[in-house]
Amino acid sequence: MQVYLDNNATTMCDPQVVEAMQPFFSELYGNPNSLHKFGTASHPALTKAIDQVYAAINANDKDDVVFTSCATESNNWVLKSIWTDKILNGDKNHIVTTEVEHPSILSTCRFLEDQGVKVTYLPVNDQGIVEAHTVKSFITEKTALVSVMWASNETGMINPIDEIGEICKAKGVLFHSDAVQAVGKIPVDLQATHIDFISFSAHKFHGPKGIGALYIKNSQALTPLLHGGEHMGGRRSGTLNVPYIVGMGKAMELATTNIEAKIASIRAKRDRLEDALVELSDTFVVGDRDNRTPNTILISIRGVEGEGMLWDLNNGQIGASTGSACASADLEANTVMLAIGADNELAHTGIRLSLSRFTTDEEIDYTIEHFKNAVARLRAISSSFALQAPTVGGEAAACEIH
Ligand code: C6P
Repeated sequence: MQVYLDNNATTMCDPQVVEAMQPFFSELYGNPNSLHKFGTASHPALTKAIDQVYAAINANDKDDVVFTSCATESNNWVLKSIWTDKILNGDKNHIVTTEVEHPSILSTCRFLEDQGVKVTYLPVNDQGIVEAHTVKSFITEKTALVSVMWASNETGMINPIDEIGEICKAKGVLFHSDAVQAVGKIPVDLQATHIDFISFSAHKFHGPKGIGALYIKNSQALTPLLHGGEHMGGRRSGTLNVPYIVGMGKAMELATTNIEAKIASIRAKRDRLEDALVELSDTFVVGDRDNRTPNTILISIRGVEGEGMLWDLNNGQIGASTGSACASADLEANTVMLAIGADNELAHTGIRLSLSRFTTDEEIDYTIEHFKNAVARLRAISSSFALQAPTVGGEAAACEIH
């Protein structure tokens, strides 16, 4: 058996999505900006895909979503454009974000700091979430933008986006959320939340890699990241990637149709896995699972190095991660775990398990068995674990990482 439990890194492209994309590679391949019939032939499919995307996030204005190549591009675009539009060409100089954002936000913020922008990196609480009152207390009259991720890629913890949106609205500050781990996993209703921009990416919800989007409320002006032709109204130049836009629309529709039933099914499997794993002594799961995306577990196993555990899981044909895929090449401690107060040793033991709607009960059974055996094997050869007697049977309580 093979078990893929790294769905926060990327997901399998749903075969129905691949089928929807297929005609737009070699049959209906015209440039949609061309006026001849080869170009216009894809227009109905593009219109349908755009409708599917808008419906999935309840965006109302037909010009509010701009397709990009990925969420990294969307995040770069919004931050760099706020810099040019509100800081270089305005009277603001400050961006508020959090310590636990994805590198596409953190590295861009560091770049902007090098250009003289003041950036505040907010701490998170022991649940791994940023509290709304913390956001409020750091906004000043110089703040141009607040950027807080909707849900964490590492812990799955969901931030109080509605409350933060209300604070930003009251203070007259623009609000962006990296919603990569929320769209397609939990309901995202842009009419119910005050938010100016969200970034998302199709490959996180069984769409293709290489296509993302930036939602821009009321199509407000934002200097383009890519200048060029008049594609997407001149807001993001480059020939439209028709097959991928079609695939993104289909994937969004599939992910969000009956989303509550999908959530219940994934959550039941995730909870069963989690309940079985925390029976092991000295294990800790980050964050209250009722406030987590339904597919995610970040579990620490004292005495078991994350990389060793991954190796053993991989030998058992189970794909997991120690955290964000883009940080997996380094052997550093998990920065999100450090941010929530884990000690250095524990922060080296985090394993992220992320399910999808394709995860089966048989895969969960197999994972439980292999995982428990792996922990026993690795603890038997762990010198640090041997030096300390196991203490408590791990409970998935609020971040008991001390
Ligand atoms: N996180 C993970 O293993 P792209 O690759 O540009 O489509 O998405 C980037 C991105 C942005 N924000 C969040 C919250 C994300 O989780 C990701 C992708 C993967 O956690 C790969 S590093």
